[in-house]
Amino acid sequence: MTAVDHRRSYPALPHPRRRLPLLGDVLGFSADSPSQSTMALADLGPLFEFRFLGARYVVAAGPEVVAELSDESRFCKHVGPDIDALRILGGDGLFTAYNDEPNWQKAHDVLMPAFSQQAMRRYHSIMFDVADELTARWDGRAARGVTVDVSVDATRVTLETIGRCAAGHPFGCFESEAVHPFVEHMVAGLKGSDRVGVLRQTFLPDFVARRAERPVRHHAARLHAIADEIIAERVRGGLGRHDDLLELMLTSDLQLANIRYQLINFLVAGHETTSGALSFALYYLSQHPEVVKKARAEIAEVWGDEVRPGFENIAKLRYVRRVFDEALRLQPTVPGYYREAREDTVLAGVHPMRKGDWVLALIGSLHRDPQWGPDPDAFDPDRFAPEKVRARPAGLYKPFGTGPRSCIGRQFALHEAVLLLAVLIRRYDVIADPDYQLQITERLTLMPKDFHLSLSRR
Ligand code: MNH
Repeated sequence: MTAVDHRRSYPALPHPRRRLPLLGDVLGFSADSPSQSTMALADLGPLFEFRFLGARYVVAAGPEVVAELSDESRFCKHVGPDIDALRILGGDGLFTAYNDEPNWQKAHDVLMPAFSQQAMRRYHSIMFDVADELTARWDGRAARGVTVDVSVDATRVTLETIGRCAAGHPFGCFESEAVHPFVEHMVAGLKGSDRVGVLRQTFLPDFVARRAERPVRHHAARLHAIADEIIAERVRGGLGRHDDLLELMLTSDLQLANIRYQLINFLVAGHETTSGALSFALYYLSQHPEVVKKARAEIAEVWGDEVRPGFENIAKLRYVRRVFDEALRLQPTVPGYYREAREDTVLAGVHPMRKGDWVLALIGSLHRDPQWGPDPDAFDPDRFAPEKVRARPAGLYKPFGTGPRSCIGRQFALHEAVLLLAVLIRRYDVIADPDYQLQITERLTLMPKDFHLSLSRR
């Protein structure tokens, strides 16, 4: 039954036990880690709700409900409160655009060729160039016996890669010890958008959210200035000499204001999530020497002594890919996405929704559902062996979202991550501090916190 039955009444959804009058489910909810707070509620069931200062959030955490939400005939992407606030940075760029904004389809069509196989072949050598800069840095650290801050360096490598691949722009991430201003303003902007998104939904007076917007606008202005300078640099150098995403946009009929927003969208979405995922993969590798050993054997077999294996030699690293897939299962760096009803409908037979009502699909919980097997919290890349994948119900794994608004950069991220992991596994033994307990910071996406590795060259 998916039509609303007006003769019956629907049961209340499960909610956290200690609900306070008026304030709602504020106990145990941390504004700094909304995703982890929400994940902690997942034992309420496959579909639950929580309330926060007058706002109501309905959350889908079970495979059947998430599968229902993937039905494009009934549901579509929703630009949720945090993503809507992110429009201060990203405007009507691809990730932050509303479904019916004309620039979404227009830009999607213009940009698809930037993710073709042919384009990926061009990125391949840039990815290796940047990997060399990372290993030069890490070799120095290894020689001096100094640890590396994994998330910080993963961010260096992924920002540098997307800057050069998408816009021919070297950020110079390896030339300075300081965090690049782009990263600084992005992180502050992402964290701020998250807060603004939460505040706008509450019953607090409007000025509270508006005041929280101020710093976000400040950081957005800095990001816009960086993007505008990259665009100006390209125009000064003359169009027609490059073959990349920026060139595709500048030679299309997209307006300049939108091109700036697209560039910000790509520079942010194109590195932040991959950086987190790469960091988590390195974390799990540091905890699982047996996995490192297997990966190394594969890399030796596929790459041999080649210093710079060709494009085809990345996808052949099936086991390294499984390591990355499994890291993204346990730590989906985009921990959820929103889905909205196209028409009045009933979700899971119990939750009536009006057209436009939305639900959060909580991927972090989906990825640890009991259907994954006996110990869903354990790291085991063999879960992604083909026979295991076939034996499992489809739809348990959604790290890149769903439908026409799912991730356009998926192949880019996978190529880059597998390439980097292989380079690093081949070159270093990675040793984590045995006392380190995985901690996660949230800035819309997830990232390990204060995770350091000791390296030794092999
Ligand atoms: Mn990516 C959309 C996850 C890497 C550019 N990305 C999405 C969505 C998820 C996602 C989930 C859908 C969000 C939603 O439904 O609201 N993306 C990831 C992950 C990684 C990733 C987990 C890395 C790992 N993404 C990348 C890379 C790029 C990129 C790399 C660019 C080079 N992603 C995008 C863009 C969108 C998107 C652009 C929006 C697409 C659209 O709406 O048309």
